[in-house]
Amino acid sequence: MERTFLMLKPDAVQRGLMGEILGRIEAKGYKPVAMKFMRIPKELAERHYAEHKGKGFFPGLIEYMTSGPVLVMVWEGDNIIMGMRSMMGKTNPQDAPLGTIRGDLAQQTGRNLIHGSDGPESAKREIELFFNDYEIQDWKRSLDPWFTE
Ligand code: IDP
Ligand code: MG
Repeated sequence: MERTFLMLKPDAVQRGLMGEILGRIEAKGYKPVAMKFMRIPKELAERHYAEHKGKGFFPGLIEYMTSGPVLVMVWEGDNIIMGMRSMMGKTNPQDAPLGTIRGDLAQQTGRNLIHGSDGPESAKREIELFFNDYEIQDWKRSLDPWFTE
């Protein structure tokens, strides 16, 4: 099973959308293996988004991501990295179709509610950046065979 790193950004927390978004991910059948409610230090936000350093939106992005608590998570599922990118919708919510998290619930790129890893390497890097091994649970769920054969 593949794992991905997800984050409900400060706007999702402030708008009371954690339950709505987690409900969609749970209903899909993906399995949570780690969760932490935290305020991201500036240095960690900069490392997480290192690929965007130097771009015009970078300072605003770091300010946004450190402006309040976030929910950082690791979830597991069959082809979950691409699956979650589809469920999230495009980076700009105005390009994200209805039915996606960003398409249904957000208006602007700078307030797009959720982060999800974009590939296996970034998932590994991001999981290691935010979690220790003992914070990640390997657990069996009795419903697993009803989601994946
Ligand atoms: P992603 O989150 O869909 O992977 P990226 O291009 O990796 O999109 O950008 C990371 C995050 O940076 C976006 O989710 C968004 O919060 C922010 N961002 C990207 N481009 C812009 C922009 O043009 N204006 C404001 N924020 C931006
Ligand atoms: Mg990205």
